[in-house]
Amino acid sequence: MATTTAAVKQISEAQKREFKELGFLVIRDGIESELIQEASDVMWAAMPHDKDDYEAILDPDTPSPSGVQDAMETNEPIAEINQRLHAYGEQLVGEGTLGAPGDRTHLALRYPKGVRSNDPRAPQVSTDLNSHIDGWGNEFELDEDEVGYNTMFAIAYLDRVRPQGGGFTVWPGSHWTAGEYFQSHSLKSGKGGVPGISEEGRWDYDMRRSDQADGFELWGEAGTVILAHYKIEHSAGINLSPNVRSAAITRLSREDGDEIKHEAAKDIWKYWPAMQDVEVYPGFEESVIEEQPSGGPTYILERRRY
Ligand SMILES: O=C(O)CCC(=O)C(=O)O
Repeated sequence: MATTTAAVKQISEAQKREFKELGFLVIRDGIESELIQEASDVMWAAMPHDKDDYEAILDPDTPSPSGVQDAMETNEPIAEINQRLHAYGEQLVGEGTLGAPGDRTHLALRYPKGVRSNDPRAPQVSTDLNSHIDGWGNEFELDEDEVGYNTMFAIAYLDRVRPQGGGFTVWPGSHWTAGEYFQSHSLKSGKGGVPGISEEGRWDYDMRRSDQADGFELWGEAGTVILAHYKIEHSAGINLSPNVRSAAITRLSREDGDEIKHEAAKDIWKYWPAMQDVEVYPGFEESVIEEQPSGGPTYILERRRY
């Protein structure tokens, strides 16, 4: 594993800026094809059906593949992939900040439902998705020790994910909104997710913020790497393809997560030393929260239009 740093690409200043603004970054060919192929082969050898057996993929009697990782002959390729993802993550968060990722991943397999994209019943819009922020009690209360923390998602596609193929789907910029929200709301109480923002620029608890904007599905070849801030609203995408969407979703984390999780939610870059000097375009970082004479916060939409 000594080759890891050399095996990853250098993330440019422009990419860092993009990541800060949007909350995610896609790196095409982020991991070399031999390693990805090896991981894919090991995974498919442990699956209950062949990769191109569409009948079996749709068969409700096909056993759930939840045990695939346990059934894999070796974790070595996943461990190698994790090292690459860790090296990418530390370019964004800071050298020496993230704990070692180990040799496991969240092997996220998203099955198609057998609906084609030309079928009028096919789900097409992001409101059909189950978007959320991880580690937080959407619509329910959490105890302190149940509040989760990770620093970022680092994802590798193990097979090609075509458009509408169930790709990791993000709400660009939603990490900023989450940060604003958590300045006055607890991580312990989800209250149905981050609410929408009304015309007047206030939280509107009758809507969800993710219903006010379209999710953005990230598709790509095997070996595509996606890095995303952990406070980004996200979901698995709509899979209208004939393939199982296979992704290794690794959560990278600072080791002091338990101590910093509340502060990290309010101030989304505070524990990202490598992001401190990354400049987003003028005005982007301006606070959108203004105190009302009544003492309540107002969220000024105008500043968000760009
Ligand atoms: O599989 C995906 O693309 C999304 C997974 C997800 O939402 C999660 O792990 O929290």
